[in-house]
Amino acid sequence: MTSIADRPDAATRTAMLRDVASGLSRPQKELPPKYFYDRRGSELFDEITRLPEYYLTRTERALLDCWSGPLMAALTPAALVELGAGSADKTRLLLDAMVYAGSGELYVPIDVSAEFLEDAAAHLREEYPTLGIEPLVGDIAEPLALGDDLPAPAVIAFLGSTIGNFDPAGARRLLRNVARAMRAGDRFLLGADLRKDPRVIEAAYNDQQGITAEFNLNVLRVLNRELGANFDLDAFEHRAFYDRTLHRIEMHLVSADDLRVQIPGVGTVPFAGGESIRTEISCKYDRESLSGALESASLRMERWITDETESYALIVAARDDAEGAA
Ligand code: SAH
Ligand code: AVI
Repeated sequence: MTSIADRPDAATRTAMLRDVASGLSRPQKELPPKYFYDRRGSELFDEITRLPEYYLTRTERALLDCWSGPLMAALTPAALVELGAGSADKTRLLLDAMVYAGSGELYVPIDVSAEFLEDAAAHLREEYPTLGIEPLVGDIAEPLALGDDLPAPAVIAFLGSTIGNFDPAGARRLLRNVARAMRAGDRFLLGADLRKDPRVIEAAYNDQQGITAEFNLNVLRVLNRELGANFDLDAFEHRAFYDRTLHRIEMHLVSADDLRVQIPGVGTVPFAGGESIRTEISCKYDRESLSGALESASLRMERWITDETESYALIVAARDDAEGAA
């Protein structure tokens, strides 16, 4: 499993070298967004969640505030597994409700950001002494290794609209892996950002304080530190724009001038002035596109919960051969 840590192991470096070599040799240079998240990147993301322009986190939090209680009372899970848990801040609403429902035994946060995950788990162990807290460092794009002894029923949560950071094929693969890991009584809880006025979306990814720009540039810091690359961070500029046809934000790092970057193990990577690296996509959905994605992974949407302005959705899904409803 590849993890992002301030001290990478050999397997992590090898996987990173492979991803970087392949991503930067494409006509549109690309880097996988998971490489944003060393400790600093995870902290910057947490800052983003508190920005006035970044409506996603507070809208999802408000939905979880209303719905964690009723959902956990209906589902009575023994285990909560969370993909891309990060600081698990909003997750506390689900954990509180799971404990209140009297059914909760175990929380399994999964994340690629190894050190940040360990810190979050240490806090949670203090806050929830009656729950087992068993973090898993891993890449959620790979098949989920949850083990046969996962208490049943389990809820697998994927919050924050991180699903949007996968292209449609990648999202389908991830959802299929979730469906494969689910038993008949388990449920999938997904948080997803919905399509809306592109100006609102673009503002969320171009904040006034420049935190998103710092977060974006952090991927170059990670490559400099972990691979010994020599990206000059001042030579690249943050750009984020909404693609109205593909319904997604694209984040890029644009090179102002012609330049050549040395990456040991990869070689020399040339940039023309104005050329960019696409560092992230963030897809936005509607009910139809989400139920289609779930169906293509043998999952059935049971609940569709949105805020008043239909800005964000929480979805509960079951395996399509499961009985009952949330
Ligand atoms: N769920 C939290 C955090 C979202 S940020 C929230 O809703 O606020 C996205 C999180 O997913 C980060 O913690 C990042 O480290 C993690 N992540 C991103 N890509 C990942 C991957 N491929 N595998 C595992 N974790 C990943
Ligand atoms: C984690 N992910 C859902 C965030 C998003 O909105 O796509 C990451 C992010 N990128 C820029 N701002 C926040």
